[in-house]
Amino acid sequence: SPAHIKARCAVYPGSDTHRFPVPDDKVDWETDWPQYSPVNYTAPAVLKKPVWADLEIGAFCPQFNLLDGSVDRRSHEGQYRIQNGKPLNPHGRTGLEGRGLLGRWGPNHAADPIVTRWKIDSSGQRFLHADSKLPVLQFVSIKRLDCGEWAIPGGMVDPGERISQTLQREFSEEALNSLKASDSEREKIQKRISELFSSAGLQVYIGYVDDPRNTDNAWMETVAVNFHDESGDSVSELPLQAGDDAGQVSWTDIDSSLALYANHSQFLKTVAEERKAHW
Ligand code: RP5
Ligand code: MG
Ligand code: MG
Repeated sequence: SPAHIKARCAVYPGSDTHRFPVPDDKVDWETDWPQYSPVNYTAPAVLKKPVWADLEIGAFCPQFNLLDGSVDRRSHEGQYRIQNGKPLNPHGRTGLEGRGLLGRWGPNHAADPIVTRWKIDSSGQRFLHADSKLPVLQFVSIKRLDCGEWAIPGGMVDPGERISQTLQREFSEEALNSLKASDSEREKIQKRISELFSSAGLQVYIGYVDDPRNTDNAWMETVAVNFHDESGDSVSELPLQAGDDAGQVSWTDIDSSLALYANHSQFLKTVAEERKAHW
């Protein structure tokens, strides 16, 4: 896989902390680099010991590469190395050690629901792209509140939670604002949504995410699954409403020119290819 890029962004998100610059040819841990001197940074919110975060390494010894109680510390990418008691990013150096904004040492597991429908023209037919002559897919995208970038409405897997549950819950929270809905409204949303999400989704990605929050010792991993509303009468009819860590939500045409958070556009490329849609 190509060397991570966003995981080497100059300024660490939500801080004034500058990463130690890591050139492409020094990303690999196997490349000897005695001058490497990453800055140490763990966000104050993480050090405050919230329920979703680990403690500092020392007295606290997580079971790396294992299912540690209800926290899954296994990587989708195989065994990761431990150095001085700390896990090493499987994609190499990032210029920053510690956990940054991430709660877990090692893999921080997320799930990304990619909800799609066909773009329809004014006569109700599938819209064909002028260049590719292929039908255009649209997906539900959200504008992240933390950085303002458009993204898939994904989120963290709670301890012990099934991925299928995370996919549905995060979509409901971020794109349908279920957290702010009344009990009866929430029930209605869940009914509609669980039908689509219980259909066989198409898994388009599993593994490391090139996320700007990644560090040498903590990184994002995800399972991205496509749920497709083929006839356009399922989720397509639900009113979208941004919620939780989403500021805006919209149906967005899938196209190679999309600039999205992390490596999300890579996941969409696979969706387009698998569904024989325009890219
Ligand atoms: C990305 O961060 C994942 O692909 C997922 O979309 C997201 C999960 O983090 P939060 O949205 O909870 O911040 O790496
Ligand atoms: Mg969320
Ligand atoms: Mg999210």
